[in-house]
Amino acid sequence: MSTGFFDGIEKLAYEGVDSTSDLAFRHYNPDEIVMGKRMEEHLRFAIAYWHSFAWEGGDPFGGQTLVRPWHPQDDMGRAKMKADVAFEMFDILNAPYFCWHDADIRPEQGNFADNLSTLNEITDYIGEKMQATGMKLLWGTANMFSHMRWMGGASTNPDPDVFAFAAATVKGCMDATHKLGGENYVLWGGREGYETLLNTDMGQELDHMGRFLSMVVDYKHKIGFKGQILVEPKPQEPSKHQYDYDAATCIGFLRKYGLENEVKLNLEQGHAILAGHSFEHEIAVAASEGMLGSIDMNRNDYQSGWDTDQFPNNVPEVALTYYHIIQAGGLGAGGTNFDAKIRRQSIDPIDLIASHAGGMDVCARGFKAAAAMVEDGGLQKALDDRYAGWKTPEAEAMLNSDLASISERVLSDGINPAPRSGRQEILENYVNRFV
Ligand code: XUL
Ligand code: CO
Repeated sequence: MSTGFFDGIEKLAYEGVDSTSDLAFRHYNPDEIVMGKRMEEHLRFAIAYWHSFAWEGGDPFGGQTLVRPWHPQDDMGRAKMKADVAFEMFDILNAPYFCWHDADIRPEQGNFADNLSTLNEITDYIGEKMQATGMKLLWGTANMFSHMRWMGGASTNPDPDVFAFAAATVKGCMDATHKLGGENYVLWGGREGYETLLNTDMGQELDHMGRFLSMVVDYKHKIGFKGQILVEPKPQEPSKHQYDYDAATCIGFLRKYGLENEVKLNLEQGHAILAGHSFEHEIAVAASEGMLGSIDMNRNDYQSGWDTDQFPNNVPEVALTYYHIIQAGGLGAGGTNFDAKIRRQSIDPIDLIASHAGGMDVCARGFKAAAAMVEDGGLQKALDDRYAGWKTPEAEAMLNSDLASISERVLSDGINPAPRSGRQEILENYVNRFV
């Protein structure tokens, strides 16, 4: 039986580029074959439970603006109503996946035993809905940053009891993710970092975080969870400095603790911007190490300097993102999770639908442009030409040589490199032909 929350809103259809409807797909056609595969299977869209159903619209200057029938979120009956509405939205949008934190789906009880039993109860309920609808879980995760117990960090907290609470919480969330057939488990270290070095032993905290993640990996193997374990980089906010600063920092961390073959990265557009990178930079860093796991798709405002988590709407940016994803072999077991929220004035149910539909369309359009660039091969050809010199026997031999021998060759052959154009504008013009 319908909750009535989305009354008057029909299941969205693909209507093509000429559609003028606010509630239709113009570019996302799940069945369209691109590069030999259905678009739905390439993009693997997921809806984030937290922004759409748990967030109440507050900001640092004002409280709730999104008044929903499942608020306040402190009771199991309302948690079930929230799940009913969520599944109605998944159906309207025809999205194949969703993602959650424990705190999004169950009421907060303030103690571990009750948090665990309500998590188990609500994930049984959600599991039945997944069975009935074919909806799939892209990933589960633990919210270890909202409740005040986490204010000094979770696995990096100076208090060993908080470390213990975190370990028990992650175990419960991994069990629930496994039960629901989740394809990944994510750890974003919201408060795994510091506010001031005056009270922080960074080396000890990093060792604890490394040990914690090793326990997560051990537990994954113990329960036979086949999904990927992913860490999600972000440089700051809420912490002043977060240890998982960006992709490169995470990769160094994973190597230090011997986890480079066990853990991959969940990369988010807005977090890349906060770290002073483009999203494609983060994708390329992860891909170069074979560690691209999944993406959180959103957009940060370029003027405001914090994590605005807006829906993506910049096709050229998204096209370059997917270009690097396709070059890396695609999203694999990962997906495109909309870690994005409506603005706090967007208070109507239709805003929830239109925002996701628009985001899916922008991704589809960017993805198709990326696929066209890959198929055309122009960027790859330019890259091959630029590095062609390294295909000569002398150049290849040089990498196994030494400074003195190279110096002799430079003197004897009179090597004097001729500058060559980087052709940046020509390549930018090339990309503009596709987007
Ligand atoms: C916060 C953020 C999180 C993670 C999951 O910026 O991105 O929602 O994706 O904890
Ligand atoms: Co995220």
